[in-house]
Amino acid sequence: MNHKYVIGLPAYNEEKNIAKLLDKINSLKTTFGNSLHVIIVNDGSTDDTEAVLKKYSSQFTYINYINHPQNLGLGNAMNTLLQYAVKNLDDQDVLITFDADNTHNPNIIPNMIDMLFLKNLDIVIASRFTKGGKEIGLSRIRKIYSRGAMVFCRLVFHIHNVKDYSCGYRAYHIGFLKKLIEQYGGKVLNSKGFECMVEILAKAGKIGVKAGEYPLVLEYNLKEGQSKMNVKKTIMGYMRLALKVRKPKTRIGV
Ligand SMILES: Nc1nc2c(ncn2[C@@H]2O[C@H](COP(=O)(O)OP(=O)(O)O)[C@@H](O)[C@H]2O)c(=O)[nH]1
Ligand SMILES: [Mg+2]
Repeated sequence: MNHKYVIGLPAYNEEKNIAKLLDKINSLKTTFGNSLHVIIVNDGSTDDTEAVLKKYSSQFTYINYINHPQNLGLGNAMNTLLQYAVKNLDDQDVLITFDADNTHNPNIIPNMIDMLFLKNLDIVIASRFTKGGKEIGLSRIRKIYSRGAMVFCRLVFHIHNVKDYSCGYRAYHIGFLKKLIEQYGGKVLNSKGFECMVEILAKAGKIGVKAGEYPLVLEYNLKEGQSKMNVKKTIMGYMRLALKVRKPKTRIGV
């Protein structure tokens, strides 16, 4: 069977990072050939991100992008990516999402996809907290924060085999994604901000998910420019999710 592997990247003001990342992704072409596609959601960037995307998409037909006319936040950008994937892909295809800031190395994608299919999983998470994973170049305060988020999410959502709830680097089996979105009434994400990554997993956990983790070496030392994450808003978002995420009301076939 010919699977499609679609890389989906949310991007906001990544002019300094995204070309380097797209060059790395291009080297995956030798492994995946025509099965590989890239879709970027340019979320109202005010820098030259779009100019870079224009250049790459005219040079490589497998690279495409969607523009949000204004900045709608990471949650809405992820929503655009998920909706694109379930509309355009078949059950056996895979969506791989990660940051566009060149800190997530695409070279582990073949191993993540192998793991997804060999272990018959719904989601594979590139994890900083599984054996072999680590964070390079992250400030002490960000390390403390991400560990705090891990402990909180594990306590509240406790999904089997999941330690890294906040990292956006994941491979999703499209069949599962379709089921998840359908069961939540056509839209799985209500978060606008960075807590959207936790929302997807928390809801996946509520309908039953087979998840696995592959070690991620976060290369934060390669990032140019500041993080766009608002720590306070994200923590508040996690609290809201802990209180609000429920099993979907209407189940298919029930
Ligand atoms: N679409 C969209 N993406 C965003 C927004 N803010 C950040 N991002 C993207 O989300 C990803 C995570 O942001 P990043 O600054 O790397 O956060 P950090 O890695 O946690 O420091 C990157 O790919 C950003 O370009 C936003 O408002 N909209
Ligand atoms: Mg990042």
